[in-house]
Amino acid sequence: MRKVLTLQTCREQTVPLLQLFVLLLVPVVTSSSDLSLPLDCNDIYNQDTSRPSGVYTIYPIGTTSAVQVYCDMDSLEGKWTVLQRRMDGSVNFYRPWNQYKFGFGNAAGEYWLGLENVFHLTKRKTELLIDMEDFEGNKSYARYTSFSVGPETDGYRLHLTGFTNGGAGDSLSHISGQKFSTFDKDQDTWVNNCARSFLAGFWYSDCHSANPNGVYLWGADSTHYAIGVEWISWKGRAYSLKAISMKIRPVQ
Ligand SMILES: [Ca+2]
Repeated sequence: MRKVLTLQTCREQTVPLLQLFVLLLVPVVTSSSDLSLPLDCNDIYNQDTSRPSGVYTIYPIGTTSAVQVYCDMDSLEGKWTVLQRRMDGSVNFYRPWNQYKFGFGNAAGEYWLGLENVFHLTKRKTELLIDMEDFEGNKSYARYTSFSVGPETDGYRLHLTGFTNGGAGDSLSHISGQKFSTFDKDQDTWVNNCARSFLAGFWYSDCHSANPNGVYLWGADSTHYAIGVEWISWKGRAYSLKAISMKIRPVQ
């Protein structure tokens, strides 16, 4: 009788042990599925190639870094992660360092993805596309085959090469090698503060030929000097663009 009881006891213990084993397995299975979280819009596309342009959640720095972005699945074969977008003047881009570091705005409209996210996303070889549009309905772009942003400890320094002209001309190559500047963190090469003078945050030198984060001035306006949303090699210094967006994609 005692022997039978012992056997039953053993069998009863077997079940909890199995459950414990399964419980231990669950976190392992869960964490391995995290590996499939999309890093960028290229991953979003590869998970389902029928996905249209729109707002998606990506994880540029791992599982706890969920951020909403606009994915451009149309321009030049798509798969672009938009890191900056202006389209209607609804968001104020005159913001301090921490805002440019972590990002601001609305992924369905105007926003800045954040330098820390862009630093992580461009550790792989990455290309850059800048689409723009004026208030007369004309469109153009500039494309760069290599784009990366360094770590904050090096001022989020810009590295840019390989210009391809899509009608907009090259207003950016000359600032390759510059650190990022905001009104409260002057890392430009000018004796004064470019961010304060031209009312944005950007990779200013002394100071700019493009000011994508400038003041939304609604087209031609010579009243103000160089503070608008400008791309000099396309529309000159007295024209603030209707739309501009900077987007990145890993090079295959
Ligand atoms: Ca300065």
